[in-house]
Amino acid sequence: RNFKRQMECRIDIEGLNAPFLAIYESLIPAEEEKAKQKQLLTLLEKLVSKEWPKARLYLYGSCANSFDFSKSDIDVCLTIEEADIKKSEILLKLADILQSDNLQNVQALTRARVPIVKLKDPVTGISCDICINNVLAVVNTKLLRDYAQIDVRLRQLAFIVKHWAKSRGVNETYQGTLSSYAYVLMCIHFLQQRKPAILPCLQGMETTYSVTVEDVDCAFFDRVEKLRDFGSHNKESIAQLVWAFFNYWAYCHDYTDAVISVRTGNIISKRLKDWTRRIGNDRHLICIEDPFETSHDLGRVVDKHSIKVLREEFERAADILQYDPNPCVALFEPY
Ligand code: 3AT
Ligand code: MG
Repeated sequence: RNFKRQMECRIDIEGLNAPFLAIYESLIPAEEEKAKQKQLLTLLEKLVSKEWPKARLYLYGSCANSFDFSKSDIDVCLTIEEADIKKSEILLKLADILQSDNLQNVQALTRARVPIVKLKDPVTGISCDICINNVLAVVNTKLLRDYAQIDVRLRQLAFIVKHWAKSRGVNETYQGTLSSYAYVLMCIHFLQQRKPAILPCLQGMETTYSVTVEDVDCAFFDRVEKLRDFGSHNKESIAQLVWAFFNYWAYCHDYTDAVISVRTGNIISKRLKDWTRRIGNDRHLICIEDPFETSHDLGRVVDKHSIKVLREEFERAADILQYDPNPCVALFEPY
């Protein structure tokens, strides 16, 4: 496969900067949407604290990591220390409370992989999922948000990649393709690997933020305002980066032995992680290490059919960016 690897991109690649930036700008949520999300969170906090005064609510996922598109749902995590009550009982109680406050479509999904309560707020029109004590997700949300503040090209690249993945139907974990969280980690890792690097490795630097969650030590450098110039030696444009990203996943990534690791800022070997064979349902056909739960491969949802779909989509994107006369149309063509 590598023989198709493109060493140099099309000469008119810079012509794609304006359309890519226009797509990025059009997907950013408006200030008033963010204000409505806050408004809903405040309402939820009020309702929850009546029942559980010590409980707290945190936004997590894309609504809090700065990779959200306009009109996204919000993800909320309720932290609560009632050790003697089962999660499912808390969820049922929570659903009760929310129902009686006129929130719509309230549903407790107690048997889901991540048990949640779903609801829709008729005032703001926002839908919301609330999970319980999923603190690692709150911490990985902060890590992604902190990376996004270092160099704007991360947010731009991740928006284009997420938009491509959603358009092409490869952002569906239940169908064996990758989560948005996995795509953002792929973008961070890719920018850590550019020469010169566009992003540092925050977990490899002095610790300025540290929490222990479920026996996992989460420590990293979070004074990102000090890193605003980090990527300034690298002058690559967004068009060049999008091209190189797809070219990497289409023709350069070593699917047999490589694991991408944002935690180390490097590629590590599958052998080192004992991810060389299928164990249970984990096949490790594309390996993306979770930055904190390092035994988690975010590619574990990918199976022998969907790896083909994914790789063909990476190749399609790379080829369009190399040869198509109108790449912005073809790249995001609904599948
Ligand atoms: P969308 O904008 O909704 O597509 P998102 O950033 O909200 O993207 P997801 O819906 O994939 O991303 O996930 C919501 C958050 O849940 C993101 C991350 O903080 C956490 N998360 C998702 N998948 C995992 C995982 N496998 N391991 C740990 N945390 C995860
Ligand atoms: Mg989400």
